Amino acid sequence: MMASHQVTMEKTSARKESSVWQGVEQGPEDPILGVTVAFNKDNHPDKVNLGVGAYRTEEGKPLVLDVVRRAEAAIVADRSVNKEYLPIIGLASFCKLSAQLILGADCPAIVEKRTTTVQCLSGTGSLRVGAEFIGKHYHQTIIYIPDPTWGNHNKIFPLGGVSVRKYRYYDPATRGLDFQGMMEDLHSAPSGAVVLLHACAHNPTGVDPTPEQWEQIRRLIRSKKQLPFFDSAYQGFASGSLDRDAAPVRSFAGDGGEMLIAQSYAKNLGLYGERVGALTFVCGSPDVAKRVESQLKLVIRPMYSNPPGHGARIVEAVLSDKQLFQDWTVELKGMADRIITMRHKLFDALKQKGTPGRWSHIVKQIGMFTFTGLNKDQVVFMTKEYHIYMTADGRISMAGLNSKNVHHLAEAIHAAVTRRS
Ligand code: PLA
Repeated sequence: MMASHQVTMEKTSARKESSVWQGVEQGPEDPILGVTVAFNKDNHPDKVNLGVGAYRTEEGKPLVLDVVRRAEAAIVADRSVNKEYLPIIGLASFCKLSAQLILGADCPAIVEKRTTTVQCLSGTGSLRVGAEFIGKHYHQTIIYIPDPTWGNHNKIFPLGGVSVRKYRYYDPATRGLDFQGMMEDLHSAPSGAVVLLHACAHNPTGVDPTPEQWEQIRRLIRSKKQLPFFDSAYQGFASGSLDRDAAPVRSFAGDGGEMLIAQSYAKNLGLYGERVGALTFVCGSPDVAKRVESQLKLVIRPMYSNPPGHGARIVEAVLSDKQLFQDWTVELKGMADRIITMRHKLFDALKQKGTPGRWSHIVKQIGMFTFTGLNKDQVVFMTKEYHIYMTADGRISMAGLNSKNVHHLAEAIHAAVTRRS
């Protein structure tokens, strides 16, 4: 008995002390998704999660869109739908509809068959596949990303063999666009460089160029023969209109030049966890598009083989059915409008309290986020004292606000600004 007990002890301690992974260091939490981890550990009844950009209803609950429920019910009822592997590039009809959604069905590049679209694992996966393709097949392996940008851009591109450089984008003094800085930096970026552009609702700043500024950006990028790579994660979320939010992408596609677009259905269809998105290449000729597609398959096959079916079938159903599509636009506008209402409620609450500082950017900024201008110390204070969770850069997800918690947030901001400046 004693002997076997001893053996067990030895085994246990051996397991504790020696591991081939002994040298593995504890990694840091993700700056965005880690906020949710911390939020989940907090038991305070008034806690608020304004970290990740995930839509919440006025009741503070996640939302499954009605059109998604209807599409899913139809898919489940359809006995001809099976669980076979999809092709490497995903569901063909989904790909076609996705390109039409972002580029417009009458886009010359689509009509001339100069595009190729592959279904990917949401926006992130689309960017990742695009990065690897650029690393393998494009002569310039430098991408210029806005400063600041969605943090994951910095990590995705180097993994594809593409090094990241920054262009000026945000001016903290005006809490608006540093247009001159952006133009100067793109002007001095090398010819052929890839330029990452947020299609709309820039994350984290909520600051987009005006249509006139977009036009100047387009001309500059084309004159420098740079390659635009659009990240479209919020189509419909900025203005409430799918077409209006796609205008910058469409103007680039309309000039006949080449480009890439990564699309996500996480936010606009609320399909966060289904991981459904698309990567589109607009090419110079149908022949090139075909060869690009053949190489995209070689990138995807050893990475994850082929994409999941369910989410793509939902998108396919919504985009191909007139009624579902129409109802989607109404639901989408509802989400965008609720966020805009929250912008006004927060702004009014701060004004009423006489909170020091200028807060008009809360109503001016666009899309899911407000880049508040609160510093790290103030963010830590708000989390500790008010159980409000947000990213350390002072970004708040407006979609997490509702009539009940907006005053709590205003109180927290007021306290942070008056006590921690
Ligand atoms: N691109 C941008 C600009 C994003 O903001 C996000 C998501 C993605 C791509 C990727 O989204 P997807 O892979 O889920 O389609 N940004 C979130 C979530 C909403 C995140 O960080 O993953 C954010 O809170 O910033």
